[in-house]
Amino acid sequence: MSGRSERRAFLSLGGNLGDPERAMATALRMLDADPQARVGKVSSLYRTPPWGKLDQPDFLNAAAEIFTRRDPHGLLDLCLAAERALKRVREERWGPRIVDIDILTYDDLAVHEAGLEVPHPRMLDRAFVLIPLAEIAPNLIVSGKTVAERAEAIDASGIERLAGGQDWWRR
Ligand code: A4P
Ligand code: MG
Repeated sequence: MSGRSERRAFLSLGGNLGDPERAMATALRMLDADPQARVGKVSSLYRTPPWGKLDQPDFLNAAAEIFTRRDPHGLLDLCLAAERALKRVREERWGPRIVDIDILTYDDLAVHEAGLEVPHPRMLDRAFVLIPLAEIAPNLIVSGKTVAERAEAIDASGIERLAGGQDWWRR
């Protein structure tokens, strides 16, 4: 393994087809099993109304902290491999999916490329991202404000935190 130091990233996970809780749990365990990544804090599960395209089932969403020696592209490859392994079918944009994993932040790095944008360009508009993220990283600063401030200011109507705590993905 190279001597790269460990960096901290945050991910958003979501899904609304099949058994999204199981798919997200499997994805997190796959990331944790990678020799260059480990899962830190994981938020509770949230049931969230669909955003973007409204005529689809509610989603389950969660946020996770990842410590990794992979660079941002390497982390994206790992996330995409997990999605592929879970047989996500890519069809319509913002449409239903078994599991979707987005990189929200990677340390305080900014990446603007065709295949990778960090911080995730739409994260600040999305309550289904900010509410779970605020549970595990309220003091994280994104574009000059804390996640807690962002989460407080966003319309979170319809979002429900599920009982079951933060260990749901280990079960
Ligand atoms: N890509 C670029 N930057 C990133 C990044 N920071 N993290 C590229 C991950 N991927 C990134 O991803 C397409 C490609 O984007 C990836 O292969 C990677 O190369 P995608 O997830 O298929 O993109 P998308 O779905 O078209 O767009 P976007 O904005 O990622 O949408 P989301 O967030 O995936 O939206 N409502 C609720 N309540 N909860 C949800 O989870 N999700 C969606 C899907 C819509 N509505 C939702 C939810
Ligand atoms: Mg996405």
